[in-house]
Amino acid sequence: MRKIIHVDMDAFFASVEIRDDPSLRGKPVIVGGMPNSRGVVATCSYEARKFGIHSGMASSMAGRLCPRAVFLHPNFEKYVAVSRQIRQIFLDYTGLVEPVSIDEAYLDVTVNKRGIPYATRTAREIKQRILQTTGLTASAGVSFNMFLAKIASDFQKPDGLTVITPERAPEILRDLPIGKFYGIGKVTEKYLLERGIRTGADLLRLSRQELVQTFGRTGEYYYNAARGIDDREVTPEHEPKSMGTETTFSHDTSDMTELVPFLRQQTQEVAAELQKYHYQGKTVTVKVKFFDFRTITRSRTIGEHTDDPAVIFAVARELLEHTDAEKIPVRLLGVTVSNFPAQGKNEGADGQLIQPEFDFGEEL
Ligand code: DCP
Ligand code: CA
Repeated sequence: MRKIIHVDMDAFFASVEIRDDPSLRGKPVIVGGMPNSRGVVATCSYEARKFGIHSGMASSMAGRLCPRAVFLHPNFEKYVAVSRQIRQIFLDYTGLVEPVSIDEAYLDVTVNKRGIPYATRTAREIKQRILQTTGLTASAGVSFNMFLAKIASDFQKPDGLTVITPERAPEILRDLPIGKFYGIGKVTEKYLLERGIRTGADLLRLSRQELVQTFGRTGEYYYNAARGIDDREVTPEHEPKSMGTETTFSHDTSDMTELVPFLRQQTQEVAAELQKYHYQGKTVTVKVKFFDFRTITRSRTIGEHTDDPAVIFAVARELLEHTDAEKIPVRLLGVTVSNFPAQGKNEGADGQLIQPEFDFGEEL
């Protein structure tokens, strides 16, 4: 059985604004367009939601529903920065992270880097670390597939943690509004509601054949969703295969007292980027373009993965010294680190795959 966590930040844009201006705490806060503009609400605090305000609503309407609400313009750079922070936290637990939006991601922690046997404990730890690092709360859902993990994260917002075990899944699905089922969009929801299909219990009554006849292959998904079946796998974002930098000089040079310090600077930049995105590589490549545009690359693979600037520089320097750079004027110099560990595998620091002891009991 898989262990999937869905993490979703609470009232994301609004919570960031409130964090940065505590005088807003407890107030109806709306982030998005101003009420006298044609803009819309991006999101709002839970206090504002009590007035019926929600994402996508015209700001003018929100202003009428709650005249004392505080309206703020969004600060996207701040939200992206937080998004990166939480992603780093997720990657401390598993390489199998699938971001769905700026504030939401699925994690497959069946096998996890920390060897934590229970996904519930992992989720609790992640929530705590998000709070410590960003000052913001997240809600998490834990279950045995992506669909149910998402349903679970929605259950006790804000700051919630909900587990849906296989035993509990049927009762939760029975009462679930039809629009919340995986794959059912607005159009299908309306279609089903018009035919009196309002909840999971109603959906359960439709045969596979009926669903496939009406919806084609998607009907198969609905049939499965009603039964809590979802085989989608958590798919990590496309990962880079290398990180590097290159620079064209303002003048061609063969002077090693110029080239070597430059190379050192470049390796420091590359190492910083590797560290920032938590990559370590085994292969260092130096690229040299000479004054006549002839380009060569020289690579060396070392014994272990590294993001250490001193190690990368030592290798890069040796590679450079084995070229004609000292004799033929160099126009461009570049350094790349590649050969990262296999992605999506939850390796520990020593490269061993961590498989925690499992308890296939009730607790996830
Ligand atoms: N967002 C937006 N426009 C929308 C929906 C969302 O700009 N129509 C932005 C603002 C939200 C962020 O995306 O803060 C995340 O969207 P969510 O749907 O997860 O909503 P919130 O995080 O704001 O609230 P919740 O606590 O319900 O998750
Ligand atoms: Ca959210």
